[in-house]
Amino acid sequence: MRAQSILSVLALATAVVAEDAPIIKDNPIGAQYQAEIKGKAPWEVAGSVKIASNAAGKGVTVEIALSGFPSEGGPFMYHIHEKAVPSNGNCTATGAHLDPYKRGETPLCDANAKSTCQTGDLSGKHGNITATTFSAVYNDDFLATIESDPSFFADKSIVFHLSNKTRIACANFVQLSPGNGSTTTTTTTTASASYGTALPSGGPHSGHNSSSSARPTNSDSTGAPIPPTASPTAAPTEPAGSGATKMVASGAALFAFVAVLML
Ligand SMILES: *[C@@H]1O[C@H](CO)[C@@H](O)[C@H](O)[C@H]1NC(C)=O
Ligand SMILES: *[C@@H]1O[C@H](CO)[C@@H](O)[C@H](O)[C@H]1NC(C)=O
Ligand SMILES: *[C@@H]1O[C@H](CO)[C@@H](O)[C@H](O)[C@H]1NC(C)=O
Ligand SMILES: *[C@@H]1O[C@H](CO)[C@@H](O)[C@H](O)[C@H]1NC(C)=O
Ligand SMILES: CC(=O)N[C@H]1CO[C@H](CO)[C@@H](O)[C@@H]1O
Ligand SMILES: [Cu+2]
Repeated sequence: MRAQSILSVLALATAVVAEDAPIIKDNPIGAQYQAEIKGKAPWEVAGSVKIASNAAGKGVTVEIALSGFPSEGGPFMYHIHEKAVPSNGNCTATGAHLDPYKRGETPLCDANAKSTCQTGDLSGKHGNITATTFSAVYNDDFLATIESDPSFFADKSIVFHLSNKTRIACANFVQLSPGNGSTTTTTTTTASASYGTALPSGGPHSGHNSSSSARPTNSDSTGAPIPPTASPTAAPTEPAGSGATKMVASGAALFAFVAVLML
């Protein structure tokens, strides 16, 4: 009996403790996605973030070209967030960071141990933006272009923040190519969702359609856009709860360890 309950405590602790993110080794060659960032007053961040499967199939190559960051309020952070931007452009509705392995917000990402960072924490792993313009090309081993993988990013969004976590721009990804030799390159639609935080209170923008028009048509299985009202639990700035979950998990692990010593 006693041994059994100790075992179940151990099982619980193991189930909750964060895992390192695995290196993605089988991304289809040639898959390409792009998010077009178009600033809206008062934030004027503009440009593109292209994420393609790495030539060797190992993770992805990220190519960023942006301008218009404010001269104050940095350094700027950016992340893949867990939900798409809804058609009203509300960056807050994108929820928390892509974090399939549940490491949480704290401690801060250690860029020398990237597998231990939140999968979506691109600035944590690859550096903050510290100027009004930013260009970078780097590899990230942990993002997947395979829809069924927990680290799949392309049906989610990318969000840019001031250092105080205010969300100054966000955008969804559009598929440019599905990969593996396909030559069907869909054009980037101008309706691709991309917004600053300031939203006009008047009518819809001319020519703008629902975010469904911005989704790649051949990734319906996971690409459903999130309706504007579907995220009641999203935090206004950044998630803060996951760190606490981790501490509870560590506590349970410690308890289990002590219990084993007492046997
Ligand atoms: C934006 O999304 C957040 C989180 O879902 C919600 O609380 C807020 O009311 C939304 N704001 C607008 C203007 O829709
Ligand atoms: C990146 O910027 C954030 C927000 O200002 C800061 O907390 C963090 O320490 C910075 N990271 C690095 C590696 O400088
Ligand atoms: C963050 O900084 C911006 C620019 O300095 C400011 O407008 C905003 O009110 C700040 N937000 C918070 C939550 O401190
Ligand atoms: C918006 O999308 C709907 C459904 O995809 C389509 O029927 C309609 O023509 C589109 N409108 C515009 C202005 O593109
Ligand atoms: C999803 C898929 O078909 N992936 C394949 C893409 O091509 C590479 C290289 O030929 C294969 O290794 C993948 O399995
Ligand atoms: Cu973020």
